[in-house]
Amino acid sequence: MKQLLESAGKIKSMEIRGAGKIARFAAAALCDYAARVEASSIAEFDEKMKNAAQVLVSTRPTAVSLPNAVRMTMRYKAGSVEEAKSAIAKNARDFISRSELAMKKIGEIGARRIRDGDTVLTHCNSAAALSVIATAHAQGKSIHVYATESRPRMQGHLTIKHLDKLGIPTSFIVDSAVHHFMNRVDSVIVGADAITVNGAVINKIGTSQVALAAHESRTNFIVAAETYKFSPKTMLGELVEIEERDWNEVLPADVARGLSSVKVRNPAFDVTPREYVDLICTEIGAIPPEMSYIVIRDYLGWALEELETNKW
Ligand code: RUB
Repeated sequence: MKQLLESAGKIKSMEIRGAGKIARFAAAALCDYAARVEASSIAEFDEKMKNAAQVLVSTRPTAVSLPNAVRMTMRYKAGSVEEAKSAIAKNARDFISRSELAMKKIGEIGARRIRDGDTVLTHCNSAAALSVIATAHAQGKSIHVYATESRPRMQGHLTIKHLDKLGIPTSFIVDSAVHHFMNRVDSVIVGADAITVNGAVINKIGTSQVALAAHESRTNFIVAAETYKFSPKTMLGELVEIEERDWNEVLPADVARGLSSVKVRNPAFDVTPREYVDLICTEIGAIPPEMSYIVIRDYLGWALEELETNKW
């Protein structure tokens, strides 16, 4: 359990972050745990695995890729502990390679929406969104990127380092400069932590303001997201929980000291309604947000009973 708790800690502290990376890391952590766990019966093994899954899922509540990855890895029926261990190892391997392939496919699909000479704006640090930008660049298209700082955790720093390595001309801007620059932008491309059954996109705090600005200036707003970012539980009527993180990510301690009537609010994500989303680029194609229900029902194909019985 020690190693699994360490892995859970890395997700919670955001050492491992970004919805896709979190999902792959959790699948690998479960697989590792399964290989090590000692159990004298399959019932005991099942119980230990369920506890481990719960520990991982409870680290960050918004990225639905996490419970989806756990559910896919945990989908086994086995008569013995050995059988269960190899089923889990195969599930985890399959999930990770499917996820890596999805990233490539999304890049190819999304890049078709970027023209030579386009200016693109991205918010936060999304591997899927960057795959689109990098693919367009690799195709020889000349593009310019506006990358936001993404307060309070400054994921924009990761984005500009990545873009700089690829040699893509980039302007780094503070989040509040988005509207100022929006009329120079041809497309906004962001990732997603969750997509609900009604096509709303949950992503890094500030995304909905970016979408609003894009909508106002008739700029394309494109979401790059693997199908395991769609939330099956929203089909049961549940809402996606928005993680609220510690105040000290926002306010320096010396400023906070002595303030008695101020409460810092620090939601890590927000909801962009589907009306502001032009297209979602997934590995199974570019879809309008209105098709989210079909992706969840037909492609992810999870029986509602399975969702109701499992905590995650
Ligand atoms: C990261 C974030 C990213 C999505 C998609 O938030 O909001 O846009 O997770 O990323 P945090 P990816 O830094 O709080 O995890 O496309 O890499 O899955």
